[in-house]
Amino acid sequence: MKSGRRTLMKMLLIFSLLMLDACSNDEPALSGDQKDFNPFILFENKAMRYFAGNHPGLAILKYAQADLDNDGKDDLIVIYRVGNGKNQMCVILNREPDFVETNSVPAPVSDQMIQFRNIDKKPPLEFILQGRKGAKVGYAIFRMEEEKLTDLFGEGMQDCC
Ligand SMILES: [Ca+2]
Repeated sequence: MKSGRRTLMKMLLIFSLLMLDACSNDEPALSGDQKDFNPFILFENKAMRYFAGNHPGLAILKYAQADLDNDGKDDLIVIYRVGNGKNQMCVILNREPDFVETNSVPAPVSDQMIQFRNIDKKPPLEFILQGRKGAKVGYAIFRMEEEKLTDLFGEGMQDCC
């Protein structure tokens, strides 16, 4: 009887591990936290309006919003095209009523995906940027340090940006 219960416990444990595994297997299918730019966002998002106003005519590709400097206000990540096959990313920090645009960093040529992830379990929030250029993929982890968009770690970014 006792061993029967132990077997049941073991099966439950294995089952829950399988479930966890199934959940983590789902992760790569996530479409990311970024959104495709559309002009309507300019009406509803002041930070985006600020960016577009500073860079008239620049093609904005993707954006994502989260509080990146831990002040309780959402900031804006923008990925934009600066030339043929050349993209960049910057952050617009929300200092309402003002905004601050950070330094720019190279961004992948296509399939850019942003994922917010609290990697070191303390604020501010980190995020992962990944993407590709043809068959070459790359990713990098970023965090706001003071007002600087800082590349903490990455792989293959030089080949996909
Ligand atoms: Ca903020």
